[in-house]
Amino acid sequence: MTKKIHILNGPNLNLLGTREGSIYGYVTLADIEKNCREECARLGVELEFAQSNHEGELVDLIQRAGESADGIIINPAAYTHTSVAIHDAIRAVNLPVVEVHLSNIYAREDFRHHSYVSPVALGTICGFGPAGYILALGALTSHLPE
Ligand code: DHK
Repeated sequence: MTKKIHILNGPNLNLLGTREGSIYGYVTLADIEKNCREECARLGVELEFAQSNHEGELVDLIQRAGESADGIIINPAAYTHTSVAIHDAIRAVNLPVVEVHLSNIYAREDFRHHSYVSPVALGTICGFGPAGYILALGALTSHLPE
């Protein structure tokens, strides 16, 4: 059966392209989605792509992925550093999760150095900009059983 991956994006990532370009670059979330769709077609996997500014909605999206997806790629954005609810939701669904950050969170302010998601993720990719999503798709699909 065709594998299905959900890519979830947290708060303010809808503003990519205009938001703090020196940190996040000038590529929009729509561009990232398009690149991910092309890569998924190449890899032969199905993709759902979503963004929310709301913590509870991200929890709902993780739970929904738990019902039908084979794996999750998530950029939890600011909730990375605050959200026990997202940590718990990831634990609850028991799917492989790759955490992505556009920027290198360890080279930024101290409050970005801690992630509630990393301990429940298969792995983390950060600092490579939009390419991180493509790297995550490769990492996650190579981890999924045949
Ligand atoms: C995006 C954000 O919005 C920040 O709150 C995180 C992350 C970093 C990113 O680099 O993609 O700290």
